[in-house]
Amino acid sequence: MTLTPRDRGAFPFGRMQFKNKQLDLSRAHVMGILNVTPDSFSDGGRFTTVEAALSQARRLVGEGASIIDIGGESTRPGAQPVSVQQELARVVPVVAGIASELDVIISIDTSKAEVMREAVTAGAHMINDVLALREPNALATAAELQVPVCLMHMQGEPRTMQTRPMYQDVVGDIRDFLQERVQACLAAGIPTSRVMLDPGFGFGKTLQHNLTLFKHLPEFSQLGYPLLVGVSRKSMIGSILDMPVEQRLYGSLGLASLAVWLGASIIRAHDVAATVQAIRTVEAVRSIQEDDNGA
Ligand code: 7PJ
Repeated sequence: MTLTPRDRGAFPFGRMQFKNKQLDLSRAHVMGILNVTPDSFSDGGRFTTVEAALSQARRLVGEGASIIDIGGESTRPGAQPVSVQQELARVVPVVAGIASELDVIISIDTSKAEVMREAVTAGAHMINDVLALREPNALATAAELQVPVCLMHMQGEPRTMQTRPMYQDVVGDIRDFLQERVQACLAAGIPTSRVMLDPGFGFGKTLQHNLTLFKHLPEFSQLGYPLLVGVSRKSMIGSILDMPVEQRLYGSLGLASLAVWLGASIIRAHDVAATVQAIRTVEAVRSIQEDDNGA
């Protein structure tokens, strides 16, 4: 189903509350990525000291990020799991440092209940979970912490997810999964006002799956929850353009712009300044008010 910009109108969302902060969802926002891991695919090992991570966070905020997403466990294909202790040691000091210094929404990218709890206690405002709160205690912990959650779809687990992913109907299957996870949230006491959805580009998906999902993004935004899209520097862009990870900026901007046009509210990106400029131009087009004689 394709909607014209006029059908779609402005973003149908108001403000989302993140503890003491708010996000105005009548426009799109950039979530800047801060990996405090030694092994992430595009920036692994660069921000492993607290000071390096803080200075990168300052830079992301200066470039216009509304949210900073802090991750202490790489989810790239083939990545090895880390222990709770290791993940806590990586993320908690960085969350605390950013919370004490910067006026920005802090997202904790984790699937572990203990990490959710400690990060939110240290100052994080939301949970970004690539497993959509399927780990033990994750649902109950997120409910108790009373912060917004991003529920992402992944088929399989990072170690094996790219070995022959398969769907009956990639759009329908992932929509069904996300709706099931929303129901699980409601049952656990997480209200719909705290839910965001993400189809999870690159997580157990072939290039064909990713492109089909992208084309059908309006069907995900029509579920009625703010949509988060993460494609920055991902291998789907590498496959389309035959470019290594450090040369995927232009492709990332193309897809970020298209995602906003198709209804995404939050774009998760490494290159914040460039992404902010790209999506602002899209929003200028989207929000233009035409008068009835067509002028
Ligand atoms: C995503 C994520 C994504 C959400 C990663 C990478 C891999 N969280 N965490 N959505 N990707 N919500 O940055 O390429 O697409 S890690």
